[in-house]
Amino acid sequence: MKTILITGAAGWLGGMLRDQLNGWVETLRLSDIGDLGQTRPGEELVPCELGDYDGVMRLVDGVDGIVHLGGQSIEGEFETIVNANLRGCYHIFEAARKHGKPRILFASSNHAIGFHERETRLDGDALHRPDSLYGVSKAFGENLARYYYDKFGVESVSVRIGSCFEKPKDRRMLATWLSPSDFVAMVKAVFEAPRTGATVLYGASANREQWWDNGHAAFLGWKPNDSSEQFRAEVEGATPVPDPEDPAVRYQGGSFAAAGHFEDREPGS
Ligand code: NAI
Ligand code: 15L
Repeated sequence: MKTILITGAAGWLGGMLRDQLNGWVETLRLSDIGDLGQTRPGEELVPCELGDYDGVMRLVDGVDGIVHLGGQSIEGEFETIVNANLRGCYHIFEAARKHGKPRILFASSNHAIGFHERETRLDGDALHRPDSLYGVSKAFGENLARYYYDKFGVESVSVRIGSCFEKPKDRRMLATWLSPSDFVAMVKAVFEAPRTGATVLYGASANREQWWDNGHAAFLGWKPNDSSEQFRAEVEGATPVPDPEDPAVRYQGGSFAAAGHFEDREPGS
């Protein structure tokens, strides 16, 4: 592959992939509405608002693969989510269909299934149970991925990312943590696989607590190497023992499941 497009390249995961994937393909085409900084060797910078149909069509023209990270990455106002995550995701899949059908890694989220309880082990057939408007938008993106493969043959992997940060920030993330290095290996596996169809993949490292089963996606050959266990003492030492009846503990989506409906918030909050 010559050119991979990364949307959301000014964000946390996009910036990390920008550093880690440089040299893996000939060109990284990097896009965002945020500041992308200076162009480095092996890069093209193409600022683009995901809600702009024509802009996204131009953005995708000529790429061999897409890592679609761009969008609202936490709960937020419905209109913001509609523009960035619903319209934006539709534009990406539609542009792929019109420009040679590059494979897409779609950054979905555990919040598409966040209202499943922690005791439930989920596989690729788990029902969507979004815990937020944000989670609903990720379920929409996964369904777009399914539709564009079934109808047009656009291949994709929708990754239900757990919590991909340098290290787990709380007790829940001891289960949901995905190390940056495991995520980089996953991205490479997704684009190196001979076929992907439209696959849902859970994004968690080899942590002690396992909520998700990737058996259905074993053909991708991705296996996590890291574990949150190295951070357990530090995390548990810094946070109180949680109440097991707290919805943030009961449900996989944690605080997203426990929070009120975003559109009911007090003005200004
Ligand atoms: P982030 O918020 O740091 O990055 C998102 C980027 O998207 C930002 O740079 C933002 O400017 C850009 N963006 C937002 N609206 C846009 C629009 N309308 N047009 C163009 N660009 C727009 O988020 P992060 O953590 O890097 O996550 C990347 C993706 O992975 C997101 O889609 C997020 O939902 C998903 N994800 C991340 C997880 C994590 O643990 N970091 C967990 C689950 C999912
Ligand atoms: C997500 O979907 C968010 O993008 C990220 O910021 C974290 O909140 C993560 O889920 C999580 O559940 O820890």
